[in-house]
Amino acid sequence: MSFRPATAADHVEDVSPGSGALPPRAWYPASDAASLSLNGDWRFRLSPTADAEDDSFAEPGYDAGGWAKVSVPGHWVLQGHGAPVYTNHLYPFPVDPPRVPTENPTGDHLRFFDLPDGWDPADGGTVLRFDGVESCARVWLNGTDIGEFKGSRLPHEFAVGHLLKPAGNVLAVRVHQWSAGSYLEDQDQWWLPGIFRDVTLLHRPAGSVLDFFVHASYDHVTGAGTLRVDSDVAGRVTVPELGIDIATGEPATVPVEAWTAETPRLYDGVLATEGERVPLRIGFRTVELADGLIKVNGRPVLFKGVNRHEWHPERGRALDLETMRADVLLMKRHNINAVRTSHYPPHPAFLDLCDEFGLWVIDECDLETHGFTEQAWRDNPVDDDRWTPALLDRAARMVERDKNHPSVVIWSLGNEAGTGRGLTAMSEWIHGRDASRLVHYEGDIDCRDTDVYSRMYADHAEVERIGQGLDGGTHRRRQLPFILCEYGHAMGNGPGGLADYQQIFESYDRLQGGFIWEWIDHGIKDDRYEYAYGGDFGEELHDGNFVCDGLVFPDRRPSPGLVEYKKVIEPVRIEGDGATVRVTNKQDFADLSALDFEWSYQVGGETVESGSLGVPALAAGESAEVKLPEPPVVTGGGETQWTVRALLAADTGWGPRGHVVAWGQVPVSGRQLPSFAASGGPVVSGDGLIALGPAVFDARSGALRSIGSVPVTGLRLDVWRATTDNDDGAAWQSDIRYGALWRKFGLHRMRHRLDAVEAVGDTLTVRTRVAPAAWEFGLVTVYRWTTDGSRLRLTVSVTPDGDWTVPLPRLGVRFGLSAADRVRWFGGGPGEAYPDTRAASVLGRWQSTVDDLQTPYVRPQENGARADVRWAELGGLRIEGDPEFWFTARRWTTEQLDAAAHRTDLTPGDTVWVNLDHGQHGIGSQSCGPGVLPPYRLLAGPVEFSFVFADVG
Ligand code: IPT
Repeated sequence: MSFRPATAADHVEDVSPGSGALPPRAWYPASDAASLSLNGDWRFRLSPTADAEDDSFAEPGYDAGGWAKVSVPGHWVLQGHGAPVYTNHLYPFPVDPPRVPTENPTGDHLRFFDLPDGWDPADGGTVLRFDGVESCARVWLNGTDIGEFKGSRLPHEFAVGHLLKPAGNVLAVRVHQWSAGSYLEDQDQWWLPGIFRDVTLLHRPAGSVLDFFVHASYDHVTGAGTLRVDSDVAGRVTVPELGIDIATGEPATVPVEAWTAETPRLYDGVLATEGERVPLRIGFRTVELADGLIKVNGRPVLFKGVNRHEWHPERGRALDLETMRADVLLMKRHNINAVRTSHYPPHPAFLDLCDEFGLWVIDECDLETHGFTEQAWRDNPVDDDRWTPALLDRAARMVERDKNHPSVVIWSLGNEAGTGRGLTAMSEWIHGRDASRLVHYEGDIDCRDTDVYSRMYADHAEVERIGQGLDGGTHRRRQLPFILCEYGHAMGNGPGGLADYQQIFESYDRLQGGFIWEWIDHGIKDDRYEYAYGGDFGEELHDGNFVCDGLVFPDRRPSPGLVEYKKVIEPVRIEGDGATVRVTNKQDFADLSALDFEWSYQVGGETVESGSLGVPALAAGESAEVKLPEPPVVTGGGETQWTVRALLAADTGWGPRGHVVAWGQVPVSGRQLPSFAASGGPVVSGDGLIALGPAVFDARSGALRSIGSVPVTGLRLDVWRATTDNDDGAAWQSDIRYGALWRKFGLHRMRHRLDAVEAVGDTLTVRTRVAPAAWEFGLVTVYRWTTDGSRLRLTVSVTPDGDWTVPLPRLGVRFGLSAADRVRWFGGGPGEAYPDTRAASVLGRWQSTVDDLQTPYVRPQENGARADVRWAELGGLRIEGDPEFWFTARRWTTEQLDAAAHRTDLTPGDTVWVNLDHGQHGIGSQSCGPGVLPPYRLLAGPVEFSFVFADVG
């Protein structure tokens, strides 16, 4: 006898996209036709399998009084039913397409509603629209099965007018977490089932709009725009501002201002059919592949982009309009000009915001089959004709929904899906449907189906070779422009090396920029951990904090990586030599008329004078030498510099007047170190102590005890840092992963052997050898202490001994202070910086609390260093460095930081631990990408550096 469970849910494992839905069409927010949002509280029941319950719940009269409630849009696993699962590319179920596990969490949803007054279901029709349901749904209205669908981040509409009643309607939706569709949705993100986008009932009066396609091109030679709106239902198109009043299908050519991401000029229009008036927001622009370049309105564009997943720390991918708007405003304020909607079409309202505020968009289809890589891509759905209808359905749902957005300039077939005939079919269909945009897909290395050569995480040297056209490849590929659809992996501290990439992008026409991976950390707000990541919900398979790799923290606070990126991609470059500054407009379209310029003059980091600077409204690409004023007369010497800033001249939709867009600093006179003349010398007293000026040392160990009234503990050489995600690197990276090597070589457990304490002449000398157990290499370290009577000077000499094959994480001294809170310094700030993440570090006077010096990486790791510090004051000590140093202070040790998995593991102790580093190893991007470039590696070599300490308490 054979037994197979009842197959009420056969569609779940069917490769087809579904049945019953209407053909896809353009999405628009609101027209004069009535609509009813069905968002809100829904009744909810969770079952462990797809067929645990029959479908009687969909019948009118079913008593769901005992059911739970969930909010729609939402994910049930974030509302106390089940738990989220994070995997990067592994399928969290056996790979046996299109079969899914028997354990298939299934959420039955019920919504009861009445029609608003005046809505006559008999007049025309009514459409029920789902904007996003993960991953498979069957829908009943008033007991009638109206169809089922897959394609989680795509809209599905059903004609329901014939089933509606004026009152007492019952909408029933059964959602399965796993379906055949899950095989196509293996993006690197949390698996989050649920009705996570809006559900809307749309009245479709007789003669209302069906689908329409706004074609609005721009001729950069004549300055004319041509508008033609093709519409399934004939009507008229009016654009009052342009005097346009034409029939659908008819073109009109008039002078216009073009739409670009820098100048997002939109014209309001209306498409009026007999039964409906649909508002249009029209942007005229022409995208083309010309001279081997992506051109918009005749000019090549440089993408300064970011990959954006939809994320909210409490609501997952159920984003409200305010959150979407926050993303767009943050991007604009950080000079970002492009978004790749990795790896699925976003909520459609996001694209309206991109149109309005100006962002170039690569709109990506909801497709990724990455897990098949584990089986050498065997049985990959994109190379199996049975799946092609599902792939074409996804392509069509994206293109039809989003085709009227001027911001969308490139369609992307999906991400990490290998190669196959299904992708070719998608590309052919898209090219046929919309010849006005380009097609992207990174996995197509030969560019058979695509118009852009695209790669992810290629290192700097390779990108440079591609820029030079020396990368080979197919003949077709050699003719195409290049973008890095992912680079600069923003996981934890970093990414490093962005300025180096930007310099390469700007050196070769073929390189049209890139998109940082990624916008936001997908941390889930959690009482236990502050933010949870993979593994925190007991997942069987997971990829840990690889899901936290964004430029903004889960709460959207900008990380130092975003601040760095903002500086690296600034639209104006300001450089100089002292008497003049060279101002370059690095935009592709706009002139500088939207910006004011301002100079300021700093002495010792403190601004002494400032004023406005006249800069011509340079056209895109132009530059000019602008004379600076006579420097203010200052007495007393000291280090001086100019700072020139470019600010918004007026309020804009995304930033207020005075918002700093770009800046540059020009040194004038260099640093003069205060003189230090050693006087007196160490005095050994009978009680086992050595006095030296203001300081007291332990006579046997040579350990510093205090400076004046300030007790100091544990001062010694330090080479260890709590490894960053980039230090640790991803397992598949080919570069050396230093995090693991450092641990193997014991740099986190260095031993300090005391060789001598010598109190001779004016110097107290402490000789040591610092080395790890088991290894022969070490650092011969000598501390030399002198005083000028009131201050204390420490000179540290380090001489590597033996065969050092790895760079050092850091090199400096660390010590503990018993009380410190406020910190003041003259150096780089306000935020953290490392050798290859220091473009945004502004030289000046800064202050902070110790707590605010910490950067809240979701998984704790090295953070918070300030670069180029001349002097710092904290805990009653003033520390002057020769040369400048990297400054870090925290309320826990490096060892505690290193051991912490979440921020909640860090509890402040009584001691503030201070690191004064002569060197830091760079950061790189090896959590997914290249390691630290050679100039930023901290190689062991003989060095000497010193600090002068004074009790200023
Ligand atoms: C690449 C993916 O496209 C992206 O979704 C994300 O997983 C990123 O890596 C890492 O965070 S794929 C990888 C093989 C480089």
